[in-house]
Amino acid sequence: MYSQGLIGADDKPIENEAFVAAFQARIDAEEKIEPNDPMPEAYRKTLVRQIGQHAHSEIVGMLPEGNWITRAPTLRRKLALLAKVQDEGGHGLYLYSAAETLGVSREQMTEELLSGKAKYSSIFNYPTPTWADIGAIGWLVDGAAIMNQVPLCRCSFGPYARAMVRVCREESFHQRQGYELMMALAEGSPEQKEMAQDALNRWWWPSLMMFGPHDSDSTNSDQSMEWKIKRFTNDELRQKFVDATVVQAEKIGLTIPDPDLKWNPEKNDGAGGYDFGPIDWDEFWRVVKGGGPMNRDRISARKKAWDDGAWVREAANVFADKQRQRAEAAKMAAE
Ligand code: BYC
Repeated sequence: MYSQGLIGADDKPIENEAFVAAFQARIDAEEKIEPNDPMPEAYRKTLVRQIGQHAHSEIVGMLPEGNWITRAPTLRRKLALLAKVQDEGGHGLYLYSAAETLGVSREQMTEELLSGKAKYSSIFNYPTPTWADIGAIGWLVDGAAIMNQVPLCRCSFGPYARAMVRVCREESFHQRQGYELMMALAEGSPEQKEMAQDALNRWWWPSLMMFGPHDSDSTNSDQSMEWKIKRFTNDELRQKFVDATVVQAEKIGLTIPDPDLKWNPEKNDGAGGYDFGPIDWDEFWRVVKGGGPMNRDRISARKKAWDDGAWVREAANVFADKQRQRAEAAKMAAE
């Protein structure tokens, strides 16, 4: 873990005009900002917010899929799902570490998640009642995640950008396993195909919501774009996702549940793209504010895990203290 003593947060620069201009010039020159570099407090806070919420999403995101590990239909599927869920846990850990470089502890971030102060992705508040949900999550949720996260590999903050490189490689494998699972169901018995279509019907709109509110309602986008934390707006990424995914659905004979979906040759500066129907933003905000079908279960599962793990954290701290004391004693004996 990084010492907070090293971090710019403790040694705050005076944010006068010259400081802000010099910082923006580094961003504009595509320099990476590193944890010990001077940075505006608002830049640090934005990153702590986004990286912390991203980390929570990865960890909470293990729950809907973890639910199916014991019930996967074959050993091959079980192994793939186990590996995927484990990868998501790993992503959460890289991300918590990246946020810690900004002077916030994992304990603080977890407390904010459990108290409801910190958000996590709306998508993980939906249930996974059938095996096809595992395919839909891999295909759509990881597909949306890749669309959002590949540009984050070029984020101006070094630790976040570097963490994203590995995360995106793994998400790419996840997306393919999900799509391959959906393909197998879509090519299976009529009941299996129906199960795949039903999962697509339930996950399509929540997947579009993952990209966040429309640009006109996105409070953070303008500043995050200027700081090159975000490289594309929420609506730009959502459009790219729709354009990439519609053809994938067609290929496996599934129907996107949107009667307004229509090819528009004028879209994307004449390159063409899909028009799609209105998103239910009331549903989005209800889920973000804790009123989704699974919000309560997700937070109580995380709280239980945190409470049950208290003795492990305590033991690890005592062990680390003992090691430190031993190393100090050995150093003194040698002097
Ligand atoms: N859910 O100003 P905006 C994964 C909030 S994990 C909940 O546009 P921003 C995976 C937003 O936080 C996927 N809240 O915000 C894991 C803000 O509220 P605050 C997670 C949302 O930050 C396991 C307010 O709405 N990915 O891939 O500029 C298995 C206004 O929004 C959501 C990331 O976290 C939402 N969907 O843009 C499988 C990626 N959308 O914070 C897969 C990193 C918005 O001001 N994050 N809000 O109180 C981002 O790229 C950006 O934070 C977002 C939002 C695009 C999500």
